[in-house]
Amino acid sequence: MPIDWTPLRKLVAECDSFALTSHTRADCDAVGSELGLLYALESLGKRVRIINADAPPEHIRFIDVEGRVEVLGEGVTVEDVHQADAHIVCDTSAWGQLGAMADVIRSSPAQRLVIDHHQSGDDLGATVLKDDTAEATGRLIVEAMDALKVPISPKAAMPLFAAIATDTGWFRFPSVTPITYRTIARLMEAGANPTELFQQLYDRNTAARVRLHGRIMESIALELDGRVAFGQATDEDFQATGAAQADTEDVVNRLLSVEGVEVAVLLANMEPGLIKASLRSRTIVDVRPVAEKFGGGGHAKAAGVRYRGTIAEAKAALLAAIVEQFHD
Ligand SMILES: [Mn+2]
Repeated sequence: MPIDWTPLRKLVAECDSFALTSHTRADCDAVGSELGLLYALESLGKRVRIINADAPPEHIRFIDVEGRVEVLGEGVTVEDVHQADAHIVCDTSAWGQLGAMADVIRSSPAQRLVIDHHQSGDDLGATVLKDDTAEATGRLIVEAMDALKVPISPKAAMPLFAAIATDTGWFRFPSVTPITYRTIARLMEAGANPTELFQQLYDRNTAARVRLHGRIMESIALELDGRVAFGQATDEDFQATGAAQADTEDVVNRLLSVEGVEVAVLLANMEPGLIKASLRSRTIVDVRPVAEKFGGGGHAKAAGVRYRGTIAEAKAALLAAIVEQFHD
């Protein structure tokens, strides 16, 4: 369903200052959407700050050229957030994903708006502008800019390109449509450089990261006649390689590359007793209910959950839930 942007136009007409936020452990779609929206609103003369609960992971910080992403508690107070006339939450609609910003927004008298493309979410007490068929929130921000009649500035073009490119696995996920490519063409015309961006994103691996990937690949286990693949990153794997938890990003898609595999799951030991499970599907098998069963969420083809227990327990529980989806 295309979004009717009237509520955004109304909010922008009514408000002078905005605090933008997104989910913790931000990805390029989160930060890129925030930056695109910040530059769009600033070009309309608004006072805008991006305030997140935590800093973006190191490897994506380059998309924030001017260092506009601020972190709650690091020179930014609750009062600073509450001073804004309006809060806009990008790329999530779940309280649980907002970290410490959840309570700050909950207790704020300001108007609230959500711009998102995730199916799951909570009632944030906000006006919700959502298109769960959209490939990236970044593309929705470009739509919002069109609705606000704001041209795409060179400063906004690169982070928005990064948002769409990364959320589509560099334009190859089924969520990609001709609109994706038209939007991307406009972002390139506005100054985004795909070659540079790709190199910055993917050709800056550390040896530790590549070693961790090696261990995860080594761990691959096939279940259900080869239709489900599990990979794991144990505490020992992190310690032996010196890699960080963020270094597991995207590895689950490699597990999905095995012929015949329909669902892939990467289990990463975040801390003792806490397993982060990333689920991917490349068929009609829906992994969102699997994640939701254990308190997580996401999309039909990409979902995630934090599971309390051991890797073995997480694997057994998730496999049982995945099998149910194969039968539905
Ligand atoms: Mn997204």
